[in-house]
Amino acid sequence: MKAKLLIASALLAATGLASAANRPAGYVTICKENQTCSVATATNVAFGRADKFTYKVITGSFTCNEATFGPRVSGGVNECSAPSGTSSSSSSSSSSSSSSGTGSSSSSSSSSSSSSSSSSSSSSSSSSSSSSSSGGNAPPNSCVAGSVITNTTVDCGGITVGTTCNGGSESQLPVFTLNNGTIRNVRINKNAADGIHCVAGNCRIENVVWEDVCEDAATLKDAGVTLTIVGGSANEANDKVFQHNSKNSTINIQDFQTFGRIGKLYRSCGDCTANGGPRYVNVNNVQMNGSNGVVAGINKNYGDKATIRNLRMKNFNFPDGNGEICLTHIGVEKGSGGSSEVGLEWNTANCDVSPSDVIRF
Ligand code: ADA
Ligand code: CA
Repeated sequence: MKAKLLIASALLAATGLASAANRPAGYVTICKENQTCSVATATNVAFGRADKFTYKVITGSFTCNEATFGPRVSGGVNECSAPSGTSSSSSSSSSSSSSSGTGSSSSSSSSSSSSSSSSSSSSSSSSSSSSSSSGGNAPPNSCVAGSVITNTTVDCGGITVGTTCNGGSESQLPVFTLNNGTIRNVRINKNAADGIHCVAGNCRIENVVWEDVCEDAATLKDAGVTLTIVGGSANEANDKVFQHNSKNSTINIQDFQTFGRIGKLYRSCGDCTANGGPRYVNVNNVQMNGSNGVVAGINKNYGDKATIRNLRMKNFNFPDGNGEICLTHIGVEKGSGGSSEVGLEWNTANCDVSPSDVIRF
């Protein structure tokens, strides 16, 4: 149900102008500029247009304007949007007693999963904090370049960060390190170094925008785990966006967009130390708006598998015009030369994708 809504809204966005959206992926517009709208529970609301947004965590009623969020994006009407499934309302005139006023605790809880309690009670101390659903519970200062995010979620609220970029140098540090952690709602500027590393445990990267990929955007380094990238976008990656180095592990790329020249959306490491597999990649509901190289580069000799669905690709021509969808290789150990290409595959054990999974626009 929720997934269907996400896909439907993404398709709507895709059939419109395709390039610039007035809400982030996975978000729905709840009101437009200068209208008053309301969210029932603490929600990371986006304000902006044309793929540029400012985020603010809000509870209750607010005006969709610069006074609430900071500078608007010029060139058209800005919009306020919330993650799809958020309970919200809007009205063009302000006033109205609006009930809902904080105090009441209201519960309403509609969205999230029971508990959440937020307002004290329970007092149980300890425990809590661990998962506590929705909104970024880590201290605000944990969203700084160089942070290691361990066993928690960091919601950056839409700020922009970066460190340095030394071209394709492989020795650059990550901007963020995830250790069984989640990062959400951050823009990484052109000083994007080696992006985000998932070094241990399952990791999530939600609604992260790479304004200009440096060496690569994110790397999975722990065996037997899953890295999920959901929402967000990457612009200009000479080489790779998502780099997969660990074995027996999975990268999910969903509800994601790319802009500009993309060398490879995903590559299972061609020449890592102790190289091997299998590695799994699932690409679902991704839109590639620019000039595209390879979508999934995988190693046939290590038993990798790419599963690709709902891929929208600008100017795609079967079998490989502006985008080679699933390209197999023979991977090697570090120090034994480079990997070699086998070829494009469709509907094979390694490449679970058929031409109808790729939509040209
Ligand atoms: C390239 C390089 C690998 C590894 C990888 C990465 O594929 O050949 O050895 O460094 O990049 O992790 O970015
Ligand atoms: Ca890298």
